[in-house]
Amino acid sequence: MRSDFKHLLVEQDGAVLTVIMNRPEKLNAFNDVMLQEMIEVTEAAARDDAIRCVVITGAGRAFGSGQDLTSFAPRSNTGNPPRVSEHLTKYHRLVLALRGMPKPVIAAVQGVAAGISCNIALACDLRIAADNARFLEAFARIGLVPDGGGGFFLPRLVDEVSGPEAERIGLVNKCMPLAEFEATTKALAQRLARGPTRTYALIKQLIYTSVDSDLETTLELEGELQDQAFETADHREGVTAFLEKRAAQFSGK
Ligand code: T3D
Repeated sequence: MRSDFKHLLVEQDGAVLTVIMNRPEKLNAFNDVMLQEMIEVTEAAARDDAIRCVVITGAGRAFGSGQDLTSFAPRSNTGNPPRVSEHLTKYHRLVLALRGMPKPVIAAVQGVAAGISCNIALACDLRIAADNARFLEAFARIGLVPDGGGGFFLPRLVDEVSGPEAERIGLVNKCMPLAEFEATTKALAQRLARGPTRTYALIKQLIYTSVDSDLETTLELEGELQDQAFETADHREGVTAFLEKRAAQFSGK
């Protein structure tokens, strides 16, 4: 995994990869370079067995402010602008890479997460928030529909939601005082990175498929995935550790 990105900071601590979107002067708005780098790092993390948990967060006072709006002005002023849906395919690739990542992905949100940045957070498996977090779909304010999966992940979010409110409605898994935010994120990521990673990937597949399946289809998939889970070293280790009355040491295999 390279680390010389222009707009990302990438830190690896054991099996945890933390990806920090790093354009703080623009509240980490996405330009083309940062979007391409996010796709690259996300797809590389998915392939890398040494990484067993990924944390996505933002530098400075925000998680992210969505698409960089300075790029919209020239786009709408040219005679024959490219269709925005072509540009969106890049965001879709990122969303699908996050969603399909065969290991847990945590969005650690402090400050604002607006527009596509909000929907990137929603595409992650878990969200933890500082009490200064703001989730803001922002699109309608500039006359756009929610993109990057916003219409899929959260059809009912039409207005701004604070960190504490997001916890109350189940939008984030945990909200905490800003002072505890970094340590709590690290502890959660390290705990997940020590878990049965292959089984986590199967659990993600089961849960995300069940959302638009019926019970019969989900039960059938459950059997297929459990067959695969039964074959993992981590399943054998989990049972052995239980019988030996010790803590399991999962390898992610
Ligand atoms: O394919 C496609 O391209 C379409 C995809 C679209 C996806 C989208 O994400 S659309 C939604 C785009 N995002 C927004 O509409 C949000 C715009 N930003 C805001 O509404 C506010 O900045 C916030 C509510 C996020 C935060 O407000 P506040 O008061 O805390 O900060 P600020 O002062 O507005 O921003 C600080 C700086 O960041 C400021 O720059 P300056 O004046 O200090 O030089 C501001 O211009 C800049 N900034 C914030 N958001 C963006 C941005 N610059 C470019 N693009 C931004 N999105």
